[in-house]
Amino acid sequence: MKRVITFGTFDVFHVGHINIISRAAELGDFLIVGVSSDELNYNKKNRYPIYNETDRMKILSSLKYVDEVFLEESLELKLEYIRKYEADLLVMGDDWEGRFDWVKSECDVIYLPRTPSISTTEIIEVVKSR
Ligand code: C2G
Repeated sequence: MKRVITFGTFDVFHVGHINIISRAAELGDFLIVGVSSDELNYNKKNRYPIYNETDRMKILSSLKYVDEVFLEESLELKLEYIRKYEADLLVMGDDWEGRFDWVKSECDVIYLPRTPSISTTEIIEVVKSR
């Protein structure tokens, strides 16, 4: 039984998110998703997500690929989360390439290519300009 973990904000959920979630699910038997908290986002990007953490967790929990969801409260707690959820593999998009190699003592790490031409930031810009 291989347990896979991935992390993200997943704000204004889009097909790029589904692509990484479904590919992460294919790499194991059980998929755990850490959803970044509103505070974590504020500290990182200086703005709150469009959808709050409760709604973002609800969306992730409802996907057929996802077995378990929790709130990610700090980027530095990766190792603690990996241990707590007994993950064998960490999957991230390649915008994070190399950034989480420090957990390799505890589990495997794979960076998957991002889906081109779609992001939450771009969606927000397009909607604003209409
Ligand atoms: N993603 C993707 N293709 C896109 C957009 C996003 O593959 N076009 C992937 C990202 O690489 C990431 C996941 O979808 O693996 C979630 O993306 P974000 O919501 O932007 O997550 P982020 O804010 O980068 O948070 O602990 C890590 C952070 O919580 C990641």
